[in-house]
Amino acid sequence: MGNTADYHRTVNKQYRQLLKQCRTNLDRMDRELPPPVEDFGELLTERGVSGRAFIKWTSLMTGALMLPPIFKPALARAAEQFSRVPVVWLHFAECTGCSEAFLRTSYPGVADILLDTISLEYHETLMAAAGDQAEKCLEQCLHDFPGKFICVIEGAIPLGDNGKFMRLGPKGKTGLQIANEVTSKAAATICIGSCSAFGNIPAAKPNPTACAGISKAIGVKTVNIAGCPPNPVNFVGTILHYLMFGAIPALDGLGRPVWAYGKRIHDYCERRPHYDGAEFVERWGDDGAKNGWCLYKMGCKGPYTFANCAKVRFNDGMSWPVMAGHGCIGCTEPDFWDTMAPLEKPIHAVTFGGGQATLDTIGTTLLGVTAAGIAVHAAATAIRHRDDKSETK
Ligand code: FSX
Ligand code: SF4
Ligand code: F3S
Repeated sequence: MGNTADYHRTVNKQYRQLLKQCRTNLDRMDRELPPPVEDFGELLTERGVSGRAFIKWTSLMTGALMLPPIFKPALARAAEQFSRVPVVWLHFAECTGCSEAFLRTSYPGVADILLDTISLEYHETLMAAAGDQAEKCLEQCLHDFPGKFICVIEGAIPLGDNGKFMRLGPKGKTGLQIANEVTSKAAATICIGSCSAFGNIPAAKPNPTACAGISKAIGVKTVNIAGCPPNPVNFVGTILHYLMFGAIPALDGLGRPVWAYGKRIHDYCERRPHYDGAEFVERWGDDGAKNGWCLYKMGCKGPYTFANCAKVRFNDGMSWPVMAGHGCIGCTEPDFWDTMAPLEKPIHAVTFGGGQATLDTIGTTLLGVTAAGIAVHAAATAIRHRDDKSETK
């Protein structure tokens, strides 16, 4: 008992110290960031977000960031500062689905406003300027906010032929040159989407342009908001963390924020009881599909994929791939397009079913071990399931 009380006292003390650091950092941000263009409180009122809804949102985000409730007022302050952080948003080899996902966001209302008002000094898709004028905006930002802006990157960089597969802007610079120039002056570089994080589809085999993720291409440390496209909530939370603590959040071995990518899809999935009960969809549209059973046999890669999709969902928290009826395709994992394929078959069917792939081609040893374990579990539960069925006959 005494030990538990001591433990709580120590933890509370550590949190209080952290909160103190957080307040000091928010004060510093207040002094250093450019003034806000619009008043955040007025914006909330204009968009019909009530005080109650805002408080609810701070609770959700504080919890998502794995912080205790005493951090809610600090998070609210960080939200007020959100639109003051200068952002340069670069596009390389990708489909722009990431920007699209962000433009569509409205979860849960407040995040929408934050993303709408983000101070985009440069964004090739959204900015009105073009050509020389656009390039001037970029130069101006690098000049005005050295070491203070966040560089957000969508898309992989083609490295083949010294980067010449991608040329941008009026001077015809390569993506490689631009990435080096901009990231070297940024406070932090955030990769939005699996293309900039890991190469992803542009780097899928046979990768004729030798595309690579940013970190691999230019050797800088990046925060990887993985996903194809990623969840906007994970970007918003990462910036809020930066504002609150003056530092990027803890990252996993693949550069993904642990608060958002620390658990597997399979760990939070609402279909998990069906997996454990060996109730699998066997064909699209069968009774299992109609009853929301587990999609493992239809190729769901949730057991090998780390992300919070099941928890935060997409589009107003309305749904996520598995809820919509298709298995997870593993879009937050490196090289998922190659390693998780075919996307509508279980990995064990490919690895142990006489196909071309072997465990080595799945990727990491961890993934291989997990795949083997899952395959055994699925096979065992399938046998149990068959037995159950034969008993009922
Ligand atoms: Fe990649 Fe984003 Fe997938 Fe597309 O820009 S992560 S292909 S959703 O758009 O980079
Ligand atoms: Fe959910 Fe997929 Fe895991 Fe089944 S295999 S429980 S559908 S994540
Ligand atoms: Fe991607 Fe799987 Fe989430 S496909 S969006 S990681 S459910």
